[in-house]
Amino acid sequence: MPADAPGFATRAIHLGYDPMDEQGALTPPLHLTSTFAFETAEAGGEMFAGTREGHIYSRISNPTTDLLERRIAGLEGAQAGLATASGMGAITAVMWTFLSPGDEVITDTTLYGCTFSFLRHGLARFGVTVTHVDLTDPAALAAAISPRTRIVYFETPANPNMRLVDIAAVSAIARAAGARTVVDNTYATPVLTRPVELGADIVVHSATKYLGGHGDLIGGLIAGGAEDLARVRAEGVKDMTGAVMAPFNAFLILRGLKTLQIRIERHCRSAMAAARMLEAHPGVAAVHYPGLASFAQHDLARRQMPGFGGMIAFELHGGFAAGAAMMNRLTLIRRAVSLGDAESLIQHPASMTHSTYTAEERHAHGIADGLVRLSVGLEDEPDILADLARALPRQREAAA
Ligand code: 4LM
Repeated sequence: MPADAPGFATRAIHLGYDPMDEQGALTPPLHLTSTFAFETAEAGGEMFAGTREGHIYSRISNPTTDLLERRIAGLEGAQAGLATASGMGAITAVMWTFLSPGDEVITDTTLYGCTFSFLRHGLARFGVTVTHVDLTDPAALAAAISPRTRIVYFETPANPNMRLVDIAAVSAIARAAGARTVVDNTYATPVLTRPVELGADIVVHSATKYLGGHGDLIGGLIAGGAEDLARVRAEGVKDMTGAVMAPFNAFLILRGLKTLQIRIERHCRSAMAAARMLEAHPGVAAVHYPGLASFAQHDLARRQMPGFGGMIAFELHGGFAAGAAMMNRLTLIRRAVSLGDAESLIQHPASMTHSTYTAEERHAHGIADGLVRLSVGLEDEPDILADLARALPRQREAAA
């Protein structure tokens, strides 16, 4: 790899691996082993004591996973990386590591359904206060934050309604108050946003999505400072959750990362075209896509994201009944949760990914009942647009 500042795609393909270290194998080997032999009893003891480098047991580290961890750190502009069994494994491991009873987490109003559920129904049972603040307004955070606030947590864009948070502004307020900023970067990926470079402390990912990119695995990744991540590895992952990534999944995500940038470029291009088409359609009541001039935070999107991503949320006139009828008419776009795959996917947050919120909570947290979420895939753009056009109602449908 060239020594002087290789670009993003070059790092995604080469960072941390020299085939000559592995008998010329172009593809990094898959180390399917649970444990590692020690040269001597003393060497093993020294590894446990942390005075000697080396792998001990794959719940702590594994060479295949280690390469993925170095790669995500390099792509996020962070000192260190850590792989977990799932996105939820990444989020829970970070929270368990840094929180104690009496602490507070401040989070945005909109979150992925299981994250919301974990914070509201899980963490709250252990004496941690979870406060929802409109983080699209940094002044609201400045007013709400207190010495008890240990973590400020958000997604940008948020799942499912695409709200954006100004990472630099929010991180500066959190840092001044002594809190860590943790950003779920699943939607944007490091191709479009690198929160650590903007001042955040920790990034979490559902690697199940764009990073893996092929809908064939569940995985999570964390990136951040070396000291913080050493703690998350030893406490949150090794001892508290055990939510470690299987080496085979690390192997597949390394393969996915090689094409991440080129895939994201294609997702962005096709999503922009789909968003424009939806916005112009008489049957569509609202489109939420950061690339549209009509998007409430379009200026922030242009400042913070070099591209606007592959996710679109929209609402039809006629609410969810019209949305469901439209979803059922699609023949190419699959009715499925998850996102970031080669296949275009469509789902209904209120009854699916965000059904962990009560109806009242969804209303209070800005998740409309009629909202439909589209993950624009890598199929030919005209085919995606044609499938949508065929399925959309021919004219404005009356509200049910
Ligand atoms: C979905 N999402 O939305 P694992 N963070 C974000 C997510 O969207 C997800 C996770 C974390 C969906 C799954 C069914 C922003 C998941 C959790 O599923 O644990 O890898 O990630 O469709």
